[in-house]
Amino acid sequence: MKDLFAAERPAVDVIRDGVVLLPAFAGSGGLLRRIEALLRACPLRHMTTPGGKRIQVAMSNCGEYGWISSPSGYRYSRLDPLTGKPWPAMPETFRVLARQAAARAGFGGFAPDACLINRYATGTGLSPHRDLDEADKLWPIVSVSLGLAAVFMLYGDRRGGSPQLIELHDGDVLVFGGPARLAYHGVKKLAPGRHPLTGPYRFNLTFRRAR
Ligand code: MD6
Ligand code: FE
Repeated sequence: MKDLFAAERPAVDVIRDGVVLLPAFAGSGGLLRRIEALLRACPLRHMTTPGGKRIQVAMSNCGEYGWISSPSGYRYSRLDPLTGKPWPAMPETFRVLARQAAARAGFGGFAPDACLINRYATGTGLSPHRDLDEADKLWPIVSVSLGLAAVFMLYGDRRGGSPQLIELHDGDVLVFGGPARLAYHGVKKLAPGRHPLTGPYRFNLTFRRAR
């Protein structure tokens, strides 16, 4: 029998084997205040691709390792090339959130050592790619969406064809692992809009086990 008091959106939505959406799993207010403090210590910047293009999404990191892109390639680094210092520590609340989300999706024991902080302005997106720089692809990636909504494009093991489209709203957590861990994916250009907490921006945290 259907639960009379079921929430409007389900607590767990299996998108495909290995990809699990946890709608409104994260409380965004506290996370955004933490992000603000992290970005004061370690500012957002537009990195350059190995092909020499400027990445539209502004990025920073926290945790033991940070993901960086430069003309010499993509990699994880213990030091921020901008400051020469280690990245800010990953807040305990972030670790716990990532661990709990992964567990909820069936990946127990996830202990992220890297958190990439992405900021999208309206009109910007992320072109299809695969996340290949982590040592052990058996761990999932836990992705937290904050602020303005976006449309996530999920392909298969090739970037062609029409992607599965997943709307990601403020507080939604997407766990990305298992047989889908190496799938191509991207983010559509953000539609114009304003969010009460982030104005014209979407933030995204991706928690990874880099090493
Ligand atoms: C984003 N996310 O949602 C970009 N990658 O803004 C990603 O590129 C991503 O969400 C790997 C796993 C989950 C993700
Ligand atoms: Fe990705």
